[in-house]
Amino acid sequence: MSEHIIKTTCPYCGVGCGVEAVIEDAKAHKIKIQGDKQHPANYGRLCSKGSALADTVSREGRLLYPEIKGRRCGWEQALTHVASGFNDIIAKHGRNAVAFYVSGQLLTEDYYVANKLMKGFIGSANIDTNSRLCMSSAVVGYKRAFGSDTVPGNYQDLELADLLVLVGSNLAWCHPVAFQRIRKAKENNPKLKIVVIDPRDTDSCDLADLHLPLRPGSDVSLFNGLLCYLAENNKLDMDFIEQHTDGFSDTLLSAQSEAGNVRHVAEHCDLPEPDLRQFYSWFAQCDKTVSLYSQGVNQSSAGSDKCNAIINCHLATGRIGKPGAAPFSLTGQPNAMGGREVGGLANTLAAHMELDNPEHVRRLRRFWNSEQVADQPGLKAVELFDAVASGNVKAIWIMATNPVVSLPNADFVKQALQRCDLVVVSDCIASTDTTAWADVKLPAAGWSEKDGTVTNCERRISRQRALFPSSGEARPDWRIICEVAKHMGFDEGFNFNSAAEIFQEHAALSAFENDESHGIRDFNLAGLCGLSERDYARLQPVQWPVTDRSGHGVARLFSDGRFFTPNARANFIPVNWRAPVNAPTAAYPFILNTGRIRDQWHTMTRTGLSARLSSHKPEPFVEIHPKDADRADVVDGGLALLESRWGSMLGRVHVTSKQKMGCLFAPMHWTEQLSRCGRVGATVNPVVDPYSGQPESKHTPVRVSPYIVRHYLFVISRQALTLPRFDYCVKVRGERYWLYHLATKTAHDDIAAWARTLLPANTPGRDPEWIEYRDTSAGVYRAAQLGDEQLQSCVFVSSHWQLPDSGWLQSLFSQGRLSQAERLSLLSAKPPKGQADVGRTVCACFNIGEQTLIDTIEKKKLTDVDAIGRCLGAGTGCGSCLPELKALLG
Ligand SMILES: Nc1nc2c(c(=O)[nH]1)N[C@H]1C(S)=C(S)[C@@H](COP(=O)(O)OP(=O)(O)OC[C@H]3O[C@@H](n4cnc5c(=O)[nH]c(N)nc54)[C@H](O)[C@@H]3O)O[C@H]1N2
Ligand SMILES: Nc1nc2c(c(=O)[nH]1)N[C@H]1C(S)=C(S)[C@@H](COP(=O)(O)OP(=O)(O)OC[C@H]3O[C@@H](n4cnc5c(=O)[nH]c(N)nc54)[C@H](O)[C@@H]3O)O[C@H]1N2
Ligand code: SF4
Ligand SMILES: [Mo]
Repeated sequence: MSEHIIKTTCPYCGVGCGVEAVIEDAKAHKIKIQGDKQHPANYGRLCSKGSALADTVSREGRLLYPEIKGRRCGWEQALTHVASGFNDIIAKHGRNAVAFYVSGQLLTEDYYVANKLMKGFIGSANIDTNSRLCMSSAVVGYKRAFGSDTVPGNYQDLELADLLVLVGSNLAWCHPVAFQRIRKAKENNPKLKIVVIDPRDTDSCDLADLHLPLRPGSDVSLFNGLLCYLAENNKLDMDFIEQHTDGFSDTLLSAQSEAGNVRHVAEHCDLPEPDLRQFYSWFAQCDKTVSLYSQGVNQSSAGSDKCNAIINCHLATGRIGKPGAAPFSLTGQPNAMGGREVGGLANTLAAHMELDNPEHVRRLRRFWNSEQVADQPGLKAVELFDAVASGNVKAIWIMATNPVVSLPNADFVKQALQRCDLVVVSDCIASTDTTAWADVKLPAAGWSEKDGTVTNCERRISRQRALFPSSGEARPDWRIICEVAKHMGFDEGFNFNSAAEIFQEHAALSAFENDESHGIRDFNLAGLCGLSERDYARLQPVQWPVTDRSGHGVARLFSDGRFFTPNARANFIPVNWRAPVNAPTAAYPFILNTGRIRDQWHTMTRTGLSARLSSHKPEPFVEIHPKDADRADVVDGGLALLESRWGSMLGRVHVTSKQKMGCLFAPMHWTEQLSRCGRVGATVNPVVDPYSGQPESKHTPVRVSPYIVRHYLFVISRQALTLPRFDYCVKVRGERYWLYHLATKTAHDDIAAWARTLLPANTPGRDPEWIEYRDTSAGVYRAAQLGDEQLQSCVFVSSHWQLPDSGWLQSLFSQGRLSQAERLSLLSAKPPKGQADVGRTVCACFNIGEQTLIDTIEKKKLTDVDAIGRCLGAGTGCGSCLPELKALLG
């Protein structure tokens, strides 16, 4: 059978890697994934998540049919229900009583019609998106400075630069392929300096020449200090400032009034003065500087100001629009950029037009042929859910996002949805923390089933292509939205038959009256107007704007020093440091920082299906500095309770001096589907930036205490189990098994009898056998069920949190019959003498464990990561584990 290869794009991060999918068995959704060597975002590379895409396209857990109130129904009934529900509420309470909450994971075509329906035909701007939690501060920063939401640079600039400044970005884990590109660039150009500005010592520091672990939230001071330093040392580009910018002197004065001298700034940012000076002098010397910034900047009550503080330093040195020089905001989601292009935020219009510009509103009225186009901003995400809770918004349609997990004060979001008259959720997964509150569930086609376009960090538009037909009765989002629109009575604007037709309209709008006489808008796809279905099917990755008919895009904007402000000059924005809104107190003495881990994507609805991706960090955790751990009486490997004024979570304690004192870190990923109390969003303060409305997810005052229980246990089973309620419970996907980490405060006197009830009542397989061990006075019980001479399940209970490592036991589930020696070793959880224990997974691409690495390094006397790669393959796939490999080499 000849191989059938389809080129598409990875559905995860904003790097936007090109993927080649080889269809092995379309019926069984079996594919092989490889990087697309021709795609300019990755040239063939993929990270652990991209390479594991084949593990996540199964039909497991999919939402396959529409449901109303938990009961399956037909599409017609569901569409009528949603449309009449929305129409009734609009008729009774007005158009602002309804809202959409959408996502940077929709494709541009889905996003375009969602925005068109709400802003163009319902006539309200109550459509906001999870990009509010992600990119909205960056948007404000760019618009204030350039008059448009334009990312000036591109990935090639990372290779051309002499200085890369990572501000609040853990690129190594969050944009891994871009990070690998930088690793290569540094090998080729040893002069390239890398500075990481992040309170935590992350894996991104692996490449850093300098790490500045600044006081959380002090970035504005740091960059104001830099601006003053550049001025004092005559490192300003006065020609550029005079010819192409406005507002410089006010901005410098304002920075000077705050920053004082370098010593002062160093103290304020809690940094060693020589380190800060080193950074300032490198910045002063290197003309080719790219500042890459992400959520450590955006997710702050001063997020917009942080962005402008960075951009100010680039404008002051003329480092913009030139090869190797740019203030580069990294987008998180695969299509956060596309969302910005179609006006997915509640305070913008489509095609980079503005709600507060009457000419833009009139233009849209003409283009869409609708009198209803909204001219007032809608509610931003956090306000939107407040309005749902207060009853001002009575119907909400949530698409491709999981707000019960990802919004701050997430328990409040649950209450809001519970009170809402009509909650519609479109998702490809049946059971999520948000679908749990849906009145209507609409099954969306997932990645591998949808067609459309996405735009990555560097403005590059790429095609996502379907590999299979939709599962069950699922439909692509754009189709669902158009059907609802038509059922609401808006026939005219939604008669699209394909994603290509929507793209045509989107491109036409971007080019509509976009010329000197009407004013030029940055976002313009004139060169892609009128693409036929065939052209669209073959569309090659291209960077907007695409203005000429040759279809070539633009690699870099602002090369001519002209910006999209009325006078074509860029704006300096005077910004002053403000403290994060909620300061630590005696009752809540620590600052909680939240973010991402290497192998999971957001709320784990897809990456959580992959055993490979679930092994690096299998449990929710709290990272804490050793001195703070002593102070809080928590121990490495124990459980901790994290509490804020808003809510609480439980996690495993990781004690590490990579964490700054006074600061804790917890991952954002765990949900109620895979854990009990692992949802960090419940603790996060719902405080937002005054300009962007972006939540301050990196700074919540919390307290932490040991979580002491009566019984700690783990259970591993070939089949998924229905367990009774535990105080702590985490479910981990393994290769042919499920692993449960559990803990309970309820005392069980007969531990053996209780623990046995947790395993399957009937041991699967032939010749069922039980092996047991108990030490009642120590509270220890261990049991294994064997069937077909294989391990079927096991349970390990202790009154102490320190249970044996389960790594070797887990490995037995992908193995056939157990040997006599293995059976004898089972309840010690240690492999028989001479047999290796692989240990916890370090390299997810090749599934190589820590113990294998330690043993091989020792036995073969390996001294560098290349040697490890040659021996075991580890580190040669996505490269994300290289920092850990280096740490193991000592
Ligand atoms: N593996 C993985 N990759 C992803 C995602 C994922 O879920 N998993 N999600 C994608 C998405 S949507 C996004 S938005 C991106 C996010 O990508 P990143 O922004 O790189 O990731 P985060 O972990 O959210 O936060 C980045 C860093 O900000 C630091 N930080 C906290 N407070 C401050 C501060 O006050 N100042 C500074 N300078 N730094 C601070 C944190 O310590 C953290 O290391 O990742 C994308 N890529
Ligand atoms: N504490 C804390 N909270 C955060 C952050 C943080 O750093 N800390 N980061 C914030 C950021 S930057 C982001 S981007 C958000 C992300 O947070 P969310 O958007 O809530 O997270 P996802 O898990 O990506 O949710 C996507 C949902 O869409 C579904 N889905 C996938 N593909 C499709 C599709 O094609 N169609 C439809 N209809 N559904 C689909 C998935 O199954 C999943 O349920 O979290 C934010 N929340
Ligand atoms: S870096 Fe990884 S997650 Fe991001 S697009 Fe590429 S393969 Fe996907
Ligand atoms: Mo994001």
